[in-house]
Amino acid sequence: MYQATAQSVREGLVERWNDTYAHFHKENPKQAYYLSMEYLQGRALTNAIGNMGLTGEYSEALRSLGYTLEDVMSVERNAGLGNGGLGRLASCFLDSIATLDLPAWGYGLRYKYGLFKQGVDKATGEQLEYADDWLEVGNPWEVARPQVSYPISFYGKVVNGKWAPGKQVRAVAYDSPIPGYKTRNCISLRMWDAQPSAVEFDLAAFNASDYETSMGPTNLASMLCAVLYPGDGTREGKALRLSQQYMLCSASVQDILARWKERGNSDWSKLHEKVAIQMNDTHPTLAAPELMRILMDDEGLSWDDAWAVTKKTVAYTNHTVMPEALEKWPLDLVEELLPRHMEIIKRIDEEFIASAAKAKAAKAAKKDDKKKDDKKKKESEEEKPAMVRMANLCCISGMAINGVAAIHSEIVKDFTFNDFYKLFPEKFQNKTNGVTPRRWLAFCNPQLSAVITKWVGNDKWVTDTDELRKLAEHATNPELQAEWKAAKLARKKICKDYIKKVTDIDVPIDSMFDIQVKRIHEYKRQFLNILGIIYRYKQMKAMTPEERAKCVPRVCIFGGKAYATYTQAKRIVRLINNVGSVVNNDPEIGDLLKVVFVPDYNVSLAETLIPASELSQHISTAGTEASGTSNMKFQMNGCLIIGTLDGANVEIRECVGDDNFFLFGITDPEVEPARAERAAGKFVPDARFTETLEYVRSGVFGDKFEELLGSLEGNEGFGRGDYFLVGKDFASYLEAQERVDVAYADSMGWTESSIISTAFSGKFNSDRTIDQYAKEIWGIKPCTVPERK
Ligand code: CRA
Repeated sequence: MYQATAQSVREGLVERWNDTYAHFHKENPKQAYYLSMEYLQGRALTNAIGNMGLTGEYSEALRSLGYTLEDVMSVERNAGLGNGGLGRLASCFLDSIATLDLPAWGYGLRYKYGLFKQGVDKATGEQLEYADDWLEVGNPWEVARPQVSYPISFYGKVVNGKWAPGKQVRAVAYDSPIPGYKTRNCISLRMWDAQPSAVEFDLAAFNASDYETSMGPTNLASMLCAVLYPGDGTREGKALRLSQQYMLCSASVQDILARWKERGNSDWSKLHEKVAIQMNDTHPTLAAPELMRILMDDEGLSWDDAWAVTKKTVAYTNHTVMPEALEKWPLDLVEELLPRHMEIIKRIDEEFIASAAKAKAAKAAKKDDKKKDDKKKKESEEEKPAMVRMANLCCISGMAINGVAAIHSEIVKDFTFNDFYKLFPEKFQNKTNGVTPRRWLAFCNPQLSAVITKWVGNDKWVTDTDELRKLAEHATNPELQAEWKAAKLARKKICKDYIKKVTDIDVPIDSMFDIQVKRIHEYKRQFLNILGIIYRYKQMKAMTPEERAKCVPRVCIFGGKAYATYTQAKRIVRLINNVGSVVNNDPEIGDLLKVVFVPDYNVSLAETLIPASELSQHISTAGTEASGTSNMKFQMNGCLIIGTLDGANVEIRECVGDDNFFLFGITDPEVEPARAERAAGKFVPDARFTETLEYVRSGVFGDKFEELLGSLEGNEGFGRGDYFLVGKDFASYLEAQERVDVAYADSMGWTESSIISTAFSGKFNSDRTIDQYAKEIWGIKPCTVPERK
């Protein structure tokens, strides 16, 4: 029934899709291309019928056949071709691009296996990983286009200024339709699959039974699209990752230029008037040198002409300031894999250095500055082996460089890329992230949406989220409050049933649902959350039954995957699970505290958890989380946030007001001094912190978690000096949690804050973000597909 439903929906989409392509072709507008190694599309069915405005019709039709839409849609596999926020952002952007009728497309890779499926070992609490064979039963949303295919070359050498490649595969297009909401526009997400190139297949070797030789190209092709982010600990792993990135860039650039020609364009100096390429983080950086190579080596442009137009065509979004995530590749590896590109990169580098030196001389630099710059230059020259730093290449080639939240964009200018900022301040921008209100409110939370539509007076808020503000006028109205609470309760019930089904834990529905879901990472500080829970548990244990009865009951829910080789993150998962086993089975505590780790966090699980949330935790060390996007989804769904002044939290708090945000922790400028204080041995932890660590060490939760606790201490043994400052923020975190408890006890006040949260979430609509990209970076305008006559 799922397959049949999906096929019928697809049929409806294909007409819009073809019309959109034909219309763009006819109008020949400037078009933007979003290049991303990750997309987290989640399920497509509900979204497609919702965007087409056919949810009622499909529910009805399925019911008449003896099915429910909920059951049918839940059969669909999640398309999980990404890690976390960056991948989901790309998917939200596609929804907004289509909804705003913008001429833009997405490009990605069609990985055979998505991000791993996560399980939890019942006995040890450890994370288990399984391959996610998401294509196992086929994907009704994609259309294979074997006629759209490009050669992708690797290795070999440069002969007379041109590349004579050593190996080749073919990139084949698989397209998925992305319908906009209440519009006929339907754009494409084109994902490349790697196929062996027939010319390379050694038939003679095969017939001589030398299968290893003959299957070489086939194996290379299947490796290229096997998984997202293969381990890159070895040189082979690095070569594979870089090859994947190159395949995305080369296939996409070839395709973009072919379309540009197909639409009758021919003046290369005006390419940027028709094409903008957005590089989603540094993974697609090679788009710039690939464009240069094609323009010069295939189209015959001079270096200067090719460079002039490339610089106006590509743009770069930075998503992280964590130094270990700023990609660099060994120069000799790039040289071996992509010899012609390495030549181009070297020349870009040389010309940049020369022009920067000139600019500096012209400024007759202030002496201090010069000293600092000289020192930096020395450091970079001394790096061995030599590296190609992708973000630097992006900053030099890009027409625009943007961060993803206001505070992050400032950090990018002041620290991460300060040298580049000084040279080209005009390139630097901010584009605060957003999320699509269709998937993340209208479709995932029909209960709350119905209440919103009633009180706002219409459903225009589904696109124009500023309309949500109208809710604020009624935030204290008992009638709205009652409906609001009923909607929340309905969602908590659905969530409770889901938790029971997957973990067998019974959670009480009248408790506060407190949720932290995101990748498990030390900087996101799930560790701080669980230590806070441990402290709470310890306190409760010490209370008399009368005192205990006054506690605000909580269900603390965690979800998220730890990267397979990230040991410390995996220990955090184990600690959470072990704490859960003890707390959830403690008869003294009963329903007052539950700790749940819901396995296999993905888009669909988020759609179940977020509508049920009352409190959510966004508690990264200040200055480390570029933006966060789940904070926006929680806010839209009337959830209050406990958080630090980090990423988009800062702007969310500005919107909802400090009364409706539980702020704690040190600020970004206080972080380095706090680290210095620790390093100098001057930090005195709060007694509650020390007690909590001792409590874990006493073995209450089975294992003593020495390696984990040690990371919060000195620099000896396991000690890493608490780099993310869990100890520093612990007291402030506990105090904020006390404020949460007090606030929750006042049910009317809490509901008012919840309504206010939704009411002022309008800014975090990805339509707003995309509108800014379109106007301020891409220079594209809506191109609306007319109704069929
Ligand atoms: N991990 C940031 O850390 C941000 C998203 C989307 C991240 C998040 O704070 O919300 O990007 N960065 O902008 C990233 O992937 C490579 O860097 C993320 O998802």
